[in-house]
Amino acid sequence: MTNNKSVLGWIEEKKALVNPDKVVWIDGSEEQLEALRAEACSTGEIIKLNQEKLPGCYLHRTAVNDVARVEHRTFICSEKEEDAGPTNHWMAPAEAYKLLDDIARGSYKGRTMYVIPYSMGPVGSPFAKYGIELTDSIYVVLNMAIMTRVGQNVLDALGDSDDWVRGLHCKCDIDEEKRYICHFPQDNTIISVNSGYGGNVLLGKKCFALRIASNLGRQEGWMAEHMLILGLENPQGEIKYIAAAFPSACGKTNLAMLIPPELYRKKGYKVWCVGDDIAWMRIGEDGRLWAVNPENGFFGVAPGTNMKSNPNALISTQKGTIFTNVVHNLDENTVWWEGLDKNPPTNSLNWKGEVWNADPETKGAHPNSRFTAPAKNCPCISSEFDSGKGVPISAIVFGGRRAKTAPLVYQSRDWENGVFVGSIMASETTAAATGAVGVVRRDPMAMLPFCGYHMGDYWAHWLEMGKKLGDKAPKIFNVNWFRLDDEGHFIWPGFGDNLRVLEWIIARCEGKADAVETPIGFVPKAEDINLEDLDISRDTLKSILEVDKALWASEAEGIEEFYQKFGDRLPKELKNQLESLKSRLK
Ligand code: GTP
Ligand code: SPV
Ligand code: MN
Repeated sequence: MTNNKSVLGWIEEKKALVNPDKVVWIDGSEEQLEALRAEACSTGEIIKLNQEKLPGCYLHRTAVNDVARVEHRTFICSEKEEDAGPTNHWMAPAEAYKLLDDIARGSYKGRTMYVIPYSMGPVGSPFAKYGIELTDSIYVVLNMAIMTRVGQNVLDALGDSDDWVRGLHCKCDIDEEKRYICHFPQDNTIISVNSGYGGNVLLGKKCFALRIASNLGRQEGWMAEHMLILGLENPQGEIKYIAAAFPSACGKTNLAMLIPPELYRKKGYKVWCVGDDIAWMRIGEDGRLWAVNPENGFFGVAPGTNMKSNPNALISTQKGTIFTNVVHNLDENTVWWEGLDKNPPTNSLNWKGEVWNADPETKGAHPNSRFTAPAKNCPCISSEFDSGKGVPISAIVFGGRRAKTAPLVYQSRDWENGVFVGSIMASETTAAATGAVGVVRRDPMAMLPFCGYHMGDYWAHWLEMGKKLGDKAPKIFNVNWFRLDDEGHFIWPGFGDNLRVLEWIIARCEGKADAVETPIGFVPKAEDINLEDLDISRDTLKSILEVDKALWASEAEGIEEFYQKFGDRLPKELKNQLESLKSRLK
């Protein structure tokens, strides 16, 4: 399929290491994918679902010990330890290669090596970057064929270049003690062993499009971010684009494809989804910041997705989708998860494949169960989705899950203050990664698990981008949909109603809305958020717009402690920002 020497040489080298029975190149054709689906069905790797109700859909179950990203086993193997920084695990490259080679050696024996040429970004776009993933998992091939652009045209676009990302995935025995997800930024290489779960093995996604790409972006002057991209169309037909960074399982997919509340729909507001997880952003010829979604599908959280919370996501999963770790409804041969509807199937298997039968004592789907759905299925996919030129970003929004402290929305004073706001993000942990759930941790720009180099240098890169953008820089905001009342209920209705907040954000970008200055930034006047048709009082809204100085004073202490980790790589601008915040809080 190619004469590219760097590609062929690398594959030969890895083939000698892992020793497959045969090698199959993925050409991207439907015939080949269909044959692979049939093969995976015959071994039980995937289950063909009811083709009348869910055409082209399949169910997969991972190993019980392999259901989420493993941050403690994810390494940045830069030459120098200090370049990985205090927020990443580091291993010396030589040591890591030796360890991984020993694990991978001979591990494809009796198996097939699939060679997946893929593109992150529309093939041929100035944003696009190419990769090759070697894997012994058909599940990975089928997922990559949804999540990325795969096949011959990628090799054609790559030509003789050796500018491509190497990825080796070996299932091995799914042994968690020997599970490693390692990144070698100096070699543009990723090696993942002993896992078969999403973010650990779909190497185009977090491994390439964030950890490796963040390094490339820093070198080449662009940004790789854990952000959704949406277009908000007003009744005059003008579309403004927003990029938003929330940590894993904190609402990106939901916001990216939200359906406006009825009163907005009637007026003619629409939301267009460009991407739900990753944004690559460059400064365009016009000096503005332009973004593309490098992915081609959605790897979305299933639980909680329903016709009310996110109809566009649910509709996206009704054909050509792979479901992972959800409930199998045996009567209908369909799928179910908590929060889909109120009718858990009574003749069913849980995510582990055990008889479940709607047992009220246990969860049927894993909390991090997912769907892999083609982006083109989404009813509100943006007409710019496939355009290689990207979309111009008006606003950047940060956000997390905070029961208290962070108000519903606030605007930073300027880009530099906005970088500070991103750097101090904190959020309660979720099931998207292994480990405790619900613990507040700092997650700067939602990139804590995904920044492929020293976080201090990453902030410096953000500041640098702001200088280049000057007065064309997007405005920066922070949101929190997750404030809780004393009974532990969410105060803000969220989901589609988040549009009411986006409306204020866009109005601020256009200089059309007022704001109140607080020590942390500008919050809306309570009367400037539209509450029509909502069951929430102006006073309640006020309570979630409030900036509690005492809480923020202790927040500032937490930030100070967090910042200390970064030593002299903490940009002085951010240190100054913290000092200014502290003095405003006095
Ligand atoms: P990753 O794919 O892991 O990066 O997650 P994500 O950021 O795309 O999160 P997603 O949109 O899948 O939402 C995760 C969870 O948050 C789901 O259980 C949603 O129901 C819930 N959620 C999303 N938006 C809101 C909201 O506005 N309010 C509330 N209360 N919950 C929300
Ligand atoms: C996330 O955890 O942020 C995801 C899912 O989007 S994964 O691909 O597993 O990283
Ligand atoms: Mn994500």
